Amino acid sequence: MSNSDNREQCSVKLLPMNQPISVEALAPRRRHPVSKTWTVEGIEALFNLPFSDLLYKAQGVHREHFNPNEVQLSTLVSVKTGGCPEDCGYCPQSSRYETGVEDKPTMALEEVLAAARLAQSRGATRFCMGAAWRGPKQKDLDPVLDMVKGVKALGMETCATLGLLRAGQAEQLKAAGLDYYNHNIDTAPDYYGSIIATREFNDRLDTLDRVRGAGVKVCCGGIVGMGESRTQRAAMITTLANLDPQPESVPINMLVRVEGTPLANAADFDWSEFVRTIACARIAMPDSMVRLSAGRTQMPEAMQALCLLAGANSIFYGEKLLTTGNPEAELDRQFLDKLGYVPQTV
Ligand code: SAM
Ligand code: DTB
Ligand code: SF4
Repeated sequence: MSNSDNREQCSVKLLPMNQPISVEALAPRRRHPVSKTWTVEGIEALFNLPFSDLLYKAQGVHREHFNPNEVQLSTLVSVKTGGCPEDCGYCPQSSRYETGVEDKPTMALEEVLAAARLAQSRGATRFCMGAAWRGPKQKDLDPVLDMVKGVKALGMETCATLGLLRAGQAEQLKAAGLDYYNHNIDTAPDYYGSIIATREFNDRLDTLDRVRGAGVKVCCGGIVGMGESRTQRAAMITTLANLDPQPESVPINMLVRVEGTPLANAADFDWSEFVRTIACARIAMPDSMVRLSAGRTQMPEAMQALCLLAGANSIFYGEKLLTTGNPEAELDRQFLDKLGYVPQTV
């Protein structure tokens, strides 16, 4: 990672009760407009704010950087499902767990383009292609390059999530027209080993470096509700916010508990803590798209509305994520209409 040398450390002072909340008091001043260092303590202090103060602050930051009534609709398609050799404890696509997800071949180009055209006709402007690989071999990557070219030619924003990349692969994706590469840190550095044993946290950072180096925008976020502590959630947001430059796109997923995975019986996760996580991501990464990602089928509309109020400005749109469900597109349109949100058009 290319962390800049001139970053300041943040010493956090908790604010006295009943004083106006200033986020500058919780984070160091910026030396230049894009880069500042957050500390786990600084982000945790945000988490610890009264809910109302935190949301007010996050909404203020959101309004300074985005149209607060606009939401980007992103459709996700699993172009290669199942049979993954990795052991990510949350994932229904690992071949190590009995989840009922079959190992399927890579989708045909025409099928992917048909899905993209349908998504576009329904109002999606972003199309994300996911594959259940540890990372692509060249023979895996070749068909994906054609998919990226085809989707880009439709005029959609393109994103792919294919696992760890080797040298040169990000450049090929860039040349094909890839706008974003999604590669999540998933959780706090010190919790990563409890969730995934087949690769290391630093392997993820190496791929993110490759993506950046090739000039592809970084989509990097994580999952909450995997048994991590609040401090660990704060550490995950801190790690994301201290990527330099910050990721342009930050998906925040609520764990989807899938039967057969090691995390199938994870404890229920409190809705307000999820909303707080979104708010902290918005405050710490003011220019990034914050994506309310997996887990919406389990979220009441009012909770989703709070996530948007806290600064999320993108949702997955369409009945399926990769292997699990997502709200019906028509229901999402009604939900957004009701609240006066408009889909982002570019
Ligand atoms: N195989 C590639 C990889 O792991 O980077 C790409 C696909 S993988 C399914 C993309 C991301 O989906 C994971 O990093 C994780 O954050 C998210 N994800 C997978 N299963 C999930 C679940 N059950 N609940 C929430 N998010 C999940
Ligand atoms: C991300 O952070 N979430 C999406 C996308 N990036 C690829 C994936 C969610 C997957 C949820 C479980 C499933 O449907 O298999
Ligand atoms: Fe494989 Fe990705 Fe699932 Fe991990 S998250 S098991 S790497 S598909």
